[in-house]
Amino acid sequence: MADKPSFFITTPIYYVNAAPHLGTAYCTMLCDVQARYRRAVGYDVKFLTGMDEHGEKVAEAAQQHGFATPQEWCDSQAPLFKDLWQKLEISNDDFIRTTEPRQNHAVQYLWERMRESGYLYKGSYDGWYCVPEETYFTENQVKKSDEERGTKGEHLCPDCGRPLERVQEESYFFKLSAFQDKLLALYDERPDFVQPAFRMNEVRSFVEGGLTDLSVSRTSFDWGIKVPFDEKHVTYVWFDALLNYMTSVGYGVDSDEARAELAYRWPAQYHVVGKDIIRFHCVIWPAMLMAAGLPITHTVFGHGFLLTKGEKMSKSKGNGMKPADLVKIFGVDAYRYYFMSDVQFGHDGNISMERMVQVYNADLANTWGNLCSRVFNMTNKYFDGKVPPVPADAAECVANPMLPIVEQLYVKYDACMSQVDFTGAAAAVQELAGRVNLYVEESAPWNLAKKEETQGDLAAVIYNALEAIRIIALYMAPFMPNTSAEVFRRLSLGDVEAVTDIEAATAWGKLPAGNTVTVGDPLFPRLNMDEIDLDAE
Ligand code: ME8
Repeated sequence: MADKPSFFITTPIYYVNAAPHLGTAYCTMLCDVQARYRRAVGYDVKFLTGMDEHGEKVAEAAQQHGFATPQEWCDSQAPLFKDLWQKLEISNDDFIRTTEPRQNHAVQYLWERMRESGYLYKGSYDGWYCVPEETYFTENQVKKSDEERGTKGEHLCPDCGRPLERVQEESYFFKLSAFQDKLLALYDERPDFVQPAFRMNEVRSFVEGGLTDLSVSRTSFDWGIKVPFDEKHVTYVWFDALLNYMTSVGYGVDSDEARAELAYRWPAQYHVVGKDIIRFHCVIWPAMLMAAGLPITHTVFGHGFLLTKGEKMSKSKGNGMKPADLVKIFGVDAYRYYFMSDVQFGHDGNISMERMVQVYNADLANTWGNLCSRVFNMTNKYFDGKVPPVPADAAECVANPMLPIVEQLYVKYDACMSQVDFTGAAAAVQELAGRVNLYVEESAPWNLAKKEETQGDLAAVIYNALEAIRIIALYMAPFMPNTSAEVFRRLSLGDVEAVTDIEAATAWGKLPAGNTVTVGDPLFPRLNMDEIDLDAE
C-alpha cells in the first residue's frame, strides 16, 4: 500500500476446461495494457487474474481427460495459464485459483453474511441448466427460445444452443428479485458503471424485464465450496467465482492488515470481461455486493469476441490459432500490438493472419522499426554513435514539426487509454512515428552531412528524431514492453517501466546529449505472408 491512489483491475477468472486460447489471452492483454498505462500515470496498480476451478464443467473436463479428481486436473492446467501469461509479458500482481484456501474462507464468510442479510432462503429448484455456460434457465426462457428457433421440445440453451440438463433439487436461493429497483437506480446514478455505453442498454433492459431469484447451491454434485451451515450443499460456481475479486484483496480475513488492504483496494476500478458474462458482472455481482453491504465496482468493461472467418473462437470448439504459434511468428510485442490496436474495443473483431501480417509490416516493420533503424544508423555514421548536442543557433535553422504533435499527444493518448480505446491511442502514437519518418525524408540528413555549414542542422535533425523516438518508446511501452525497453537500452536510458509520470517524461528535450546509441538488429524484420509456415513446430 502506498500514498498513491489505488487502481485495481481484474480479468475474468478462466474456466479450467481447456488450455488458454486467443480469446482469453485477448482479455488478459487488454487488462495488462491498462495496468501498465495506469502504473505509468502514477497509480499503485493491483492487477488480478486467475482460474475458475469449480463447477460441473470443470469436473466433466477432468473426467474426460482421465484425471482421478478435478483438483488434479486443475493442478495440471495451472502452469499452462501461468506460462502463457509470462510469455505474453502479462504483469499481473496476483493469480487466484478458486480452490485455494483463501477463496474457500471468503466464500464461506459470504454465506454467513448472506444468511444474516435476509436475502437467502432454502427452497427447491426445478428447471434447466446449461453446463457449458454454467447458467440456469427457467422453463419459460427455454420454451420461448425453442419456439423462436423452431426446435420445440428439444431443450437447448437459449444462449449457446447446446443441450440443457434438467435439474430438480433442494437449493438455497439468493433473492435477486428484490434488487430490481436498486439495480436500476444504480444504473441511473452511475451511467459509467457499464462500458461501452451501448452495453448498458442491454443490461438495463434485461433487469427491466424482471429478475427471478437465483439458485446458489447444488446438491447433485460436489465439486464446489461447501455451504458452511449445510454441508450437503456446494456453492453455485458463479456465486463462488465472482467473489474472487474480493478474496484477492482480503475480504473476510480477520486482521488489521487485511482490513486496511480491503479499504484501500475495494471497490475495484475495472472488471474487464467478455460480453457473454456482462450480465453476471452487472446484475448478479452488484446485487450480491448490495446484499452483503459492500461497495460496488466502479466500471465493468465488456469487450467483444474475436472471430475467425466470422465465427467465435472458443476453447470448446477448438478452432483457431494458438497464442504460442503467433508468438513464434510475430514475437510477443507485435502479437500484443496487433490485437490491441486493430480490434476496436467493445466490438467483435475479425482476426486473420493476412491482416496481422499487414499491420505488422505497415505499423511496425515500415514505421516504428524502420524509424529506429535509420536514425540509429545515422547517429552511428555521423556522430560516432552518440546523441549529438544541438548548437544554440541550430534550433532556429531547423524547424521542428514534431513539437506541436508531441505537445498535444499526452492529452490525446491519455483520453484514449483511460477509455480503453487502445486503437485510438496506438493511432495517435503511430501518427508521430509517421511524422518523424517523413521529417527525416524531408530534411535529408545525408545532404546536410556533406557540407560544413550544415553540421549544426544535421545535429538538430538527428537530435529531434532521436528525441521523438524516446517519446514514442514511452507511449508504446504499455503495448510493447520489450521493444520499448530495448529502445531505451539502445539510447542508454534507464528503465522504461519505472516511469510513473508519463506526462512529465514525454516533455520535449529530455534526451541527454552524449548518450551512446547502439544500432542493434532490426526490431521488426519484414514478414512475407507466403513465407509463414503455420504448421511449423
Ligand atoms: O466465463 N474472444 O470463463 P471462460 C474474446 N469462468 N473473448 C473470449 C472469447 C473470444 N473468442 N472466448 C472467450 C468464464 N472469451 C468464467 C468467468 S469471472 C468471475 C468468471 C472470454 O473461461 C469470455 O468472453 O469461459 C470471458 O470473458 C472470458 O474469455 C472467460 O471465459
